[in-house]
Amino acid sequence: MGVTIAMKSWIRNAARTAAGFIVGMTGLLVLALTGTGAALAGTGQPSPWQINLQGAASPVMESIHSFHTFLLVIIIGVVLLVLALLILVIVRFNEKSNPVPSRTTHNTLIEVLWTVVPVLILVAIAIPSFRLLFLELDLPKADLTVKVTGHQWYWSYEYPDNGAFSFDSLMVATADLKPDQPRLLTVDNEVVVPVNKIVRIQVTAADVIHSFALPSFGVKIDALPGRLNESWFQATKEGVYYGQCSELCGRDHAFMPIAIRVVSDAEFASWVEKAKQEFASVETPERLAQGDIVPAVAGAAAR
Ligand SMILES: [Cu+2]
Repeated sequence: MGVTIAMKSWIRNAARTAAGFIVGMTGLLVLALTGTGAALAGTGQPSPWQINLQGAASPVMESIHSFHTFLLVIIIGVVLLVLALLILVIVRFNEKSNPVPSRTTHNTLIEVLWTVVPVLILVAIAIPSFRLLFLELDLPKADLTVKVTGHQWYWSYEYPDNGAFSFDSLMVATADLKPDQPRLLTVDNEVVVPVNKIVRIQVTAADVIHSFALPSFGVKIDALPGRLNESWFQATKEGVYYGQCSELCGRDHAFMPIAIRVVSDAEFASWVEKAKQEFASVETPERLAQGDIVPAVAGAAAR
């Protein structure tokens, strides 16, 4: 008697858990499908419990978002069809309800269908996929160029058509962060670019392979020693956007973040003027530290 009651309550609990699971999964699916899932994802940086891609702040990332949603719809359709077929087989063709199985071996119509339909699905995926690849790889006419060099373990940036200054960008240690600065993403010198301008990035590395990745701009490109890779982005909203090195490059791979500040044209112009002075003045001690060039004055002072 007691056992029956315990079993009944166990079954009731199991049913409740299963129902909760189904409701939860359906909720997640609806969120992902309707795009409200993007609200749970930060733009420019990841957010706690993020379940979707980071928010888009460039035309390329917007296209990546719509391609992702399109694929999700197709995948859900395929999964539901396979699930329905499995349930049909389990219910209609088990030994009890179908004791004498048919000996059918071929059905031309079904065979043509299960060949042609997947081909059509793949073609339907290939067309927007190639369109997206061309958007990413076919560089439009650039308004400015930023050269990015990966080092173990920091990034350095150069503005060849804005005074050719360059600077290193190193992660800020957790203890030195200001209250609103994200941990492991904040850097001492941010890359600054103007809003709505097409920025060409030329990416290379000084030592090992790194990868320059900025999710909200839809950029991820390998930084290879001895090779110059190109990509582009057009930031559509002002703000700070973070990325990380995405190629295992050694001990401090996780500690070489990328921070790009998108500002108005006027703010960019005044930043360039400031940066030209600031980063020009650090060049001499930097080269001295490396010991490759010792200016005559410094040499005399040392003697
Ligand atoms: Cu790296």
